[in-house]
Amino acid sequence: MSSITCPYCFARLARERIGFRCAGSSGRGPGCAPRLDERLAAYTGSAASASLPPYFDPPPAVRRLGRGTPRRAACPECGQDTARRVCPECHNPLPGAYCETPGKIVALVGAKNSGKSTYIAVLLHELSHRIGAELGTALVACDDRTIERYKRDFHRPLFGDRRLLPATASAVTTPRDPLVYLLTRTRRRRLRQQDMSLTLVLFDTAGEDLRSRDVTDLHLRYLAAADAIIFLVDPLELKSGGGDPDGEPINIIARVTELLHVGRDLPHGRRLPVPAAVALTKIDALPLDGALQRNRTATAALDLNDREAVHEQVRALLYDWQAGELDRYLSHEYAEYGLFGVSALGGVPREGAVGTGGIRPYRVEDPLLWLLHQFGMLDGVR
Ligand SMILES: Nc1nc2c(ncn2[C@@H]2O[C@H](COP(=O)(O)OP(=O)(O)O)[C@@H](O)[C@H]2O)c(=O)[nH]1
Ligand SMILES: [Mg+2]
Ligand SMILES: [Zn+2]
Ligand SMILES: [Zn+2]
Repeated sequence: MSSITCPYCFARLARERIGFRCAGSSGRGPGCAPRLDERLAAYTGSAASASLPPYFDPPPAVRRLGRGTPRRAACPECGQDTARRVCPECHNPLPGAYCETPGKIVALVGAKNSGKSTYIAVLLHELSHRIGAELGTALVACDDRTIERYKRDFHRPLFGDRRLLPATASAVTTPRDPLVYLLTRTRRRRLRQQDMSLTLVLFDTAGEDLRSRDVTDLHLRYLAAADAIIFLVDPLELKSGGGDPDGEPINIIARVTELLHVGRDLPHGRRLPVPAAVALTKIDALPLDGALQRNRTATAALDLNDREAVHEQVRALLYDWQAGELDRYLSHEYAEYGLFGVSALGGVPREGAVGTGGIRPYRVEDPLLWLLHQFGMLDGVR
């Protein structure tokens, strides 16, 4: 592949355009001093984290040859070698692993209060501990802001202080840039090893903010570039219906589905080739039986029997709740969709805190396992 998509600004980049950032100086050695990177500050909406050694374009010889970007280049100002590759459009880092095996971009969307922040916190925690070990995957944050914000806004409050995460405030005060992770799995195919990745791009934006009249350019490009999507739906919201029509799950899914069409130019009547995982959150709050109540068996494969049983069970719930329209809509719009039930907390929280049983995540990984399988990164077994 000769071009990649930046997982921050979603520009399509010919490889020979990928830029560099000076490695800077460590203490008294050579290297450029940090200065304000205005492009990056414009992207993040904050100057605070944009004081860095300078960006520079790839050497002209590289662009002329058009053979793709080298892994290293010498900074034209200080002469030091650097391996820090950077998007020439938004100046966010493009880690080596991403340049070599650009992952399929996975987008996550849900209404306000659907459980997005809690799910993100718990899923990432599980992926870097239990599930990662089980599946043989590695989860790597793509930039330092992702690491810092995950710790400060997700991990520390929930796992450290056992407090529920504060509701996502208005777009004015929250960071507008996503958390970006690479989930990589090495497969042995005959005698060769092959690395394959999913790129998790997580904006903590409520689906209500994706109304066409005020959807931002960045979100539009995000959805246009997504290779797969996870929709989170609060089952209690679905059951009760009513409320704010903008926040109703089916309306959010329909709006996002329209945005997914942008730039894809599908022939009329063709269903979207973007796998959609639709997950009911907070299923600990529902009386459950059947497949949803069983634990997934711990293997590095997708259990296809279990997958079908859960899909059918959630489908039956939708019809029970007079929400069968959602299932019909998905089957009409998406070539592949899967229905899931997850619980990030594993129990009903009390007064702003995690319940007494602690955090006991339940089936949070299921949508990702299915997506890994959809992209040929994980075997299915019966
Ligand atoms: N019972 C239960 N409640 C949850 C779970 N996850 C989130 N919640 C509740 O849903 C509320 C909203 O969750 P949050 O992650 O902030 O939703 P967001 O607005 O989509 O980011 C939380 O305050 C919790 O009360 C879960 O796994 N189980
Ligand atoms: Mg939130
Ligand atoms: Zn970019
Ligand atoms: Zn330099």
